[in-house]
Amino acid sequence: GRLFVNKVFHISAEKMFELLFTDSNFIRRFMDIRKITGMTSTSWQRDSSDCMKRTLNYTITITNPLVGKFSTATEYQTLYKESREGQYYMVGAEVYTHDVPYHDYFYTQNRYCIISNSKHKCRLRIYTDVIYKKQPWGLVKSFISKNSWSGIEDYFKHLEAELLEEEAELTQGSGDA
Ligand code: YK8
Repeated sequence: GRLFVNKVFHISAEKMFELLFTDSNFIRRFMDIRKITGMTSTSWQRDSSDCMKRTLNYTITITNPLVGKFSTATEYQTLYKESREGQYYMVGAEVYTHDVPYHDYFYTQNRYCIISNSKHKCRLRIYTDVIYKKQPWGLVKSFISKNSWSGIEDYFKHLEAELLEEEAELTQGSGDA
C-alpha cells in the first residue's frame, strides 16, 4: 500500500471525523469540486461484528483520456470497533468503480486513521491499496496500477489541500491558533 496523507491538523479528531464521514458541508463542497455527483449514502449502522457500516453510491467524473468520462462507484465504509469517540477513529473504505475498463479485476482499499493529538489537534493518515480480485495479464496489471495510482494520488493531494483551507477557516478567530 501507499501512504498519501500523514499530517497533523489543527482540527479536533471528532471534527475531522464529522468533516470526512458525515454529510458535512465540507465533503459536499469537495465532491462538487471533484465533480462527484448523485451521492447517496445509508446511515451508519452497527453490524453483527460490532463495527459501524455504511454504503455510498455516486458517479465520478474521470479526466483520464483513456477512460470514459463517467463511472458509477460504490464505497463500503467500516468504522472499526477499536475506534474511540473523540480519541481514535479507524475507517476502512472499499471503492468499486463499476464502469471503467477491467473493473471486475480490481478495487481500491482506503484506510483512514484519525488520532487525537490534543483537544484541538489530530493526525490524519490515509493509506491506499489497489487489490486484485483476479490476476490480470502483466501488461494489463501495470496499466490498471499506473492509472489507478495517479488518480488516487491526485484525489488525496487535493483532499489534503482542501482540509488545510478548512483548518484555516476553523482556526480563524478561535483564538487558539
Ligand atoms: C473515493 C481508483 C481507480 C479509478 C480510475 C480507474 C481507471 C481505470 C484504469 C483503466 C478512474 C472517491 C479512480 C481513481 C476513480 C476515483 C476513486 C476515488 C478517488 C485504464 C485500466 C473516488 C476514493 C477513491 C478511490 C479510488 C479511486 C479510483 O472517496 O483511475
